[in-house]
Amino acid sequence: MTKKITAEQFASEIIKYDNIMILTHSHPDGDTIGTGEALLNILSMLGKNAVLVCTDELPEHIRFISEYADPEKCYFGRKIPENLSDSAVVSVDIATGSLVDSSFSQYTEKICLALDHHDINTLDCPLLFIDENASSAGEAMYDVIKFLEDKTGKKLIDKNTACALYTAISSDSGNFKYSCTTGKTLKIAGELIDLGAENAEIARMLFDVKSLGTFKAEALCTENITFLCEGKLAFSYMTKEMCKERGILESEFDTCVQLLRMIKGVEIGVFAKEKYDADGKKNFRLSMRSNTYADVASICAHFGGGGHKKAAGCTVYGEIADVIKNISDITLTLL
Ligand SMILES: [Mn+2]
Repeated sequence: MTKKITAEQFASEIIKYDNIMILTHSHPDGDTIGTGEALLNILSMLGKNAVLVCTDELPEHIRFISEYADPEKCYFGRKIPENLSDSAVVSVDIATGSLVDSSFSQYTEKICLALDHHDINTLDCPLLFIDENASSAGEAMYDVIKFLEDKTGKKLIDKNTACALYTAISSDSGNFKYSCTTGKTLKIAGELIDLGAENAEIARMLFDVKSLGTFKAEALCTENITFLCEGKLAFSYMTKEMCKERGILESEFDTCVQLLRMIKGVEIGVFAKEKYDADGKKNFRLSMRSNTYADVASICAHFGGGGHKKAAGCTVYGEIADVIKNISDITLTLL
């Protein structure tokens, strides 16, 4: 049974522990890592033994975030020492256990405290603080930190923590462009800038800087577009073969889904990445984004996936033609 708790209760709970492992989701983004780093810095400042872990290395476009925390306390895609396995596991930005690769199941199963902002959270853990109105886990964490400051009488947000939290919030709000951005989001961002967050540089690193491979990926995405549902849905995809031929990394396709929904007249962008499961069966991992009215979480739910109304994902088995037909059929019934 999962009990929902407030930010204040989360703050009271976390300081009960001395050894803490902060768990982030796999395929990390700026929110999970930035939020995790902020918590790591603060717990360290409070004299706790804390580490931050992720199954994966940081992808290129968010690697700059590693500067905001002690690298010796961060285990990103590297072996976690045995002696840490007794730590209390606290998750950040993890909406469901399957967002963490099964190689970490011994930690995921032990989550005792969780912080999140996804209204679809189905995580199985004893205590969960979830702020569905927060733009990001970073924004929810900011509230927790304010309670920790009250409890300890210390100022806890230094420059690195301000940068980490700002990165988390900027990352999930599209640099304050998405509808999840509220007045509160902007107020917090303002305070973080006053505390030293390098807003212009963080925005440039998150949203402007792209590898040459990303430009190639976006060109390939444009070549492969199919319009469905009377032009309201723009679908594109990549295969492993295409990546190899053109020397593009899989992660370099991550911006493609955003490009698709920018096309005039398009409501939903869908980008599919070819994958193979543990049994060698081919499937496509789909990312979906909508602009105004379409609920992509409900489309993804038809395929066992989930997410938010405007950003969701799922896995569909079969050849690309089957995937296109399935998505088109389901979306037509929902649009
Ligand atoms: Mn998030």
